[in-house]
Amino acid sequence: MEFTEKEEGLVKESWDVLNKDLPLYSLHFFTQILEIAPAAKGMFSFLRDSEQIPQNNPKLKAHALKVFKMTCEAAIQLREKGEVVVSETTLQYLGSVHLRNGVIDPHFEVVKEALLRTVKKGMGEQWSEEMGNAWTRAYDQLASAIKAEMK
Ligand code: HEM
Ligand code: ISQ
Repeated sequence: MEFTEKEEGLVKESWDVLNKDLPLYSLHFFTQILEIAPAAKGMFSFLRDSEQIPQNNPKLKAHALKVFKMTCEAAIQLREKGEVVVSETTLQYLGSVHLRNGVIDPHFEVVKEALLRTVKKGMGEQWSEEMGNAWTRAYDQLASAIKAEMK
């Protein structure tokens, strides 16, 4: 099914909201990941040695930002080209980083759920099922490209 301009707009609109307070939303994103899958803590170098999730940690913020941004870019590409195209260099890099850190396919569902909860928190009353579906479609395409590279 076609990814519409409306769906692209919903993703962009909510990305703008998250982008206005990255320290808050990147922390929330991580908190959700660990709430769903506590064992994931040991996978992240910037969490491994700390008791709790570090507040305003620059690495955490930068990483979360990339995930938000790449999903938003995936939405734009889906609308423009009907598919998500990630450069081969980026894919190879992401494939190897995730393999090296022990990421396996089911983890992608965890990160997706955490991402959706974060968008929902950011949007409050403006959250809609349609918005969630648009993020889901963009994320799923991006995730399958990374997963394929990890095979
Ligand atoms: C690292 C993106 C899914 C765990 C990274 C990095 C990016 C990224 C951009 C940083 C690479 C760097 O600059 O060094 C994504 C995207 C995903 C995804 C776009 C899905 C579409 C996942 C999943 C997991 C995961 C499902 C499993 C929990 C990690 C870990 C690192 C990492 C452990 C290394 C962090 C460190 O430096 O210690 N990811 N990721 N990622 N990701 Fe993901
Ligand atoms: C890296 N990969 C997946 C999810 C993430 C969430 C926060 C920070 C980094 C991440």
